[in-house]
Amino acid sequence: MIFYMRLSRYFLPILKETPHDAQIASHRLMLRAGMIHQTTSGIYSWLPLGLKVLKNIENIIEDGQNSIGCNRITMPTIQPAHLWQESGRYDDYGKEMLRMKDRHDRDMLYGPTHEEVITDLARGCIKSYKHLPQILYQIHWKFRDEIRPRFGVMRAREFYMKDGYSFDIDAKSARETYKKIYENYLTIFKNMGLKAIPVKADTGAIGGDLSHEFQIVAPTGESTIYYDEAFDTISDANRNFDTLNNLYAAADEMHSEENCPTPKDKLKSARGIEIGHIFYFGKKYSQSMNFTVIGQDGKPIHPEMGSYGIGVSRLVGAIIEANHDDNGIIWPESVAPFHISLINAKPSDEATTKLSDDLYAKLTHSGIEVLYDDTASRAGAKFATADIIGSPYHIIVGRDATENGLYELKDRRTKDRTSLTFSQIMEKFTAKTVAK
Ligand code: P5A
Repeated sequence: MIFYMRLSRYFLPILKETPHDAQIASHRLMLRAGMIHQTTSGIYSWLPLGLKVLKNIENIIEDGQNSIGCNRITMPTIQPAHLWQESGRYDDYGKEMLRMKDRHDRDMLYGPTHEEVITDLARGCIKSYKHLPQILYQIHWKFRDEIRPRFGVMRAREFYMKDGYSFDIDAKSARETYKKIYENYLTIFKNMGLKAIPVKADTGAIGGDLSHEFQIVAPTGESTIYYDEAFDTISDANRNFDTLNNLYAAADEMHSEENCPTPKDKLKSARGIEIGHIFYFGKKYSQSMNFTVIGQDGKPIHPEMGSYGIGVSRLVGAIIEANHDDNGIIWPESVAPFHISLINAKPSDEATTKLSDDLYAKLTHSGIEVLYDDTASRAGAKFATADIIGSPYHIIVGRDATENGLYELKDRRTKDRTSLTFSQIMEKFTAKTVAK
């Protein structure tokens, strides 16, 4: 579905002042660009511009996961405590779990993750080895009562996650599945304009013996990572499980200087933002929650499981951290809320307005997502707004259009400006749409 909008009708509460409590660029810019609004600590409403980006990211993830045969479902956000008592995690999870009672005094909780719910679902629906392997996923809201929510959507209490769960008949098949999802993640992140580094990670509260975090390097990242400098130069074509997993890359808690096989001068240390985390934990939940399927020999067997997360709402912030300048956001095309910001630089002039309206109609009819600044604001304010919002292209309709038939096209990333005729603009943008 393509989406276009006149700014005069859009709900875009741009902030003129820089919010002083926001410490990192993405948090500041998301507030300034009217993408989110804080309801209370670590809990946000998503406004139209933010929601559009969130959905674009969700769509890239959904397309990626579906392309390897994963099945999307939705599970409840509110879970019964008894499933967690069965797995043995109810007491361990601690204060990060938001607990509540229903009207019958039954213990409930707001799901911080869904290993228990999916294991319960699977034991009800998957009965035979013939139905394996299977990968189920959802994209949904989670709640973790983080001790220090900060950096806006980066470490929130309520956040949007893609969580997937795999079921295999044996360890060999489970490792194949893990590998397939690892590589699928590299593609998904590439499709958002990000180069993720998979680092060996601790399995923490989820449990298990094999785990990778997907990190992007950013000075404002909360994690410290160590990795072989070869990660920076390896070509996209060679970014697969076997090659990358043979290179050293570890999260802080997994790194030890003495045991690191990469020589010091080839080892890089950097701050990273964790955008995904995958786990292979074998029979941990299938055993504790007594989930069996009938194996080929007719005997019951506990399936091998893994879980696979992507921080969908965190990615909105992470992409901004990797793509901004002093003036605002610079969206990669694949996640941009609008492809073009169209600016009527002289809204009081009838001829300029007519040309702007015409171009808006033509572009949107061709399926291009345009945010049309048709408001009465002065041109300078419009340019500043367009820069903050960060559409990849800006088209300015001013005197040069009415007098010479020329429209100014600005590339938001390079800041290059060119003057194009109406048909050159249509050619440039419609050729792109067709090529998609
Ligand atoms: C994997 C899927 C899990 O929860 N269970 C289901 C496993 N993994 S995880 O690492 O704990 O979380 C997955 C990703 O979610 C993002 N994330 C967050 N985003 C915003 N605010 C938070 N407080 C938050 N906590 C986790 C991260 O991107 C993480 O990799």
